[in-house]
Amino acid sequence: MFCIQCEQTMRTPAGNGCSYAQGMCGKLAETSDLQDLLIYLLQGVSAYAVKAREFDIIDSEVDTFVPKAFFATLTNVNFDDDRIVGYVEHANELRTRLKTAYEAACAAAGQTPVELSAPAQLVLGASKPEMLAQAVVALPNRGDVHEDILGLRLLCLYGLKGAAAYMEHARVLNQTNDEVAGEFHEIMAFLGEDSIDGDKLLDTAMEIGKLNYRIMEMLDKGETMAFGHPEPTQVNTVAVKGKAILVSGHDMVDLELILQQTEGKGINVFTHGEMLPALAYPEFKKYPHLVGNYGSAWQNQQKEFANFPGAVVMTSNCIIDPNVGNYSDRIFTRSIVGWPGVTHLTGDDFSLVIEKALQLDGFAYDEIPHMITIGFARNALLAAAPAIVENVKNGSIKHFFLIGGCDGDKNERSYFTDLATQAPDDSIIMTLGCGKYKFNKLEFGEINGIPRLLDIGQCNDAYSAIQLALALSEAFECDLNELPLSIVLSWFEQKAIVVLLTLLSLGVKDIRTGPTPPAFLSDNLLKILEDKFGLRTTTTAEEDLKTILNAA
Ligand code: FSO
Ligand code: SF4
Repeated sequence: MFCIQCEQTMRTPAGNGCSYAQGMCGKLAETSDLQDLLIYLLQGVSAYAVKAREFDIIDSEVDTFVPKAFFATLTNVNFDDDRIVGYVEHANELRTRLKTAYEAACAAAGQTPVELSAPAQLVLGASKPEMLAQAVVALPNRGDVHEDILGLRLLCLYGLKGAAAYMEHARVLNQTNDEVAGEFHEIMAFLGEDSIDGDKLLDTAMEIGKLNYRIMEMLDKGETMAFGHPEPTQVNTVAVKGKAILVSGHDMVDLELILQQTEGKGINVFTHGEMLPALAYPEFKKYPHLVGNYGSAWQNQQKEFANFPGAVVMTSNCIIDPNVGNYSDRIFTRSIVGWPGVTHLTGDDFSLVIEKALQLDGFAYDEIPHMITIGFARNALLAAAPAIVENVKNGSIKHFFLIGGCDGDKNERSYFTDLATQAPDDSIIMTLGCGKYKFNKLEFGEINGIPRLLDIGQCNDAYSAIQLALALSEAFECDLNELPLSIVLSWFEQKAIVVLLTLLSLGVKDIRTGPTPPAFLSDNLLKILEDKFGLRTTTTAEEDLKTILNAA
């Protein structure tokens, strides 16, 4: 096993990365190896997809499956070996199908098929033990390679993984694009070639960032077409009396199905974690039994789900061991999510969840409401832009902070709470992703009617933040980097990596990331990223605020 993709990876004097029997997230070595083998095969599928496209052969099942299965290997998504083996076998079938189509097209055109990279040629073992035995060729740190090259390969691999996740989120909202899928396959295939060209790898990282900008745009379109534009909304964040279902993860299509199927059944539905922004979409306001948000970010789920007296649905990342809080019999997984022994739901029928919620006690009483305001996505932000510009011009707003990304359980993450609470009163704080839970229930007040804390949405809604920044740079006729805007990204997993790559590829400079730099980036690479993009690691809130505001 070798995995170094998330912030909680093992860091030891002997070397970084989870490489023993189990990762810090609970992922077992066998699961990790099977996931690596899956990625390797997917790179082989993509290699054939690229060649097949030269003959205008586009296999839409391949275009759907590759990013979706890749998503299953993100941190805290799928811990179920049997499901991963199923993905491996399906990848193998699709690779054969594309190979056959490609070779037939070559034969018809009188051409000799090109010999492709090792992932396109691997002969897959027939059983799980055989697959595990061959997984060593697929480890992400395979080969004897300089740490800077390995770091760049992993930056690309993990960035593309984040982009794959957003592609799948967009696809469930019917947003697909042949060109985007083609570029995705090209990068996936390239990463299977184990390049040692540092410049090419760094360029590829930027390409991934640009590709992800388009994917986030597709996702924004899919969400707003399906559910309308989020609008500023007051949301209750405590228990409401009655039977209950809690919906976590990012997939709002699942939330809609659950709301439709629970109508009139006396069940209250709550959002959790990254599902909170759903409460601001007009389409979801039609459901009075969608009563609010319960709990906070993913790392607190073992306590929060244990205390939740109803059924829980995990529509996407991040899942952690449900046996710890003893709720594995009342949590359900969807799509790419998996935990061994937990009921996995396919199709559109949520009756098992509803039955479970009806069997359980539900909340015995209403707690005193605690309201927070959410819903400042693209439209609401752009509608507020003229007032914001006016307040910048008259000196009432002096600085903008974008503090967002993932949450996590390390103590150092109090940095983000400190930064938000210590930001001066004449500054606006925009936030997104589950990192917002470090401060989103606190009171920040207003500046001439504009709330100081603007919750933009899920991590992919970084797209909305970029739109506001573009609108402001147009209004002030300046470059993005000349705006009084400081971006502080809390990273934990691969979606945050690709959001970072997107911002870098747009030319955004001086981003801070924390609480610690990714362990897969060598000191040299961190230096290169600092020199090229001004990227730096967070220090203390006091120190960073001083530096930021003095430079302003
Ligand atoms: Fe959080 Fe998990 Fe959105 Fe991530 S729930 S950590 S960046 O997967 O996806 O913010
Ligand atoms: Fe380790 Fe993170 Fe990989 Fe889990 S996902 S094995 S914690 S690096």
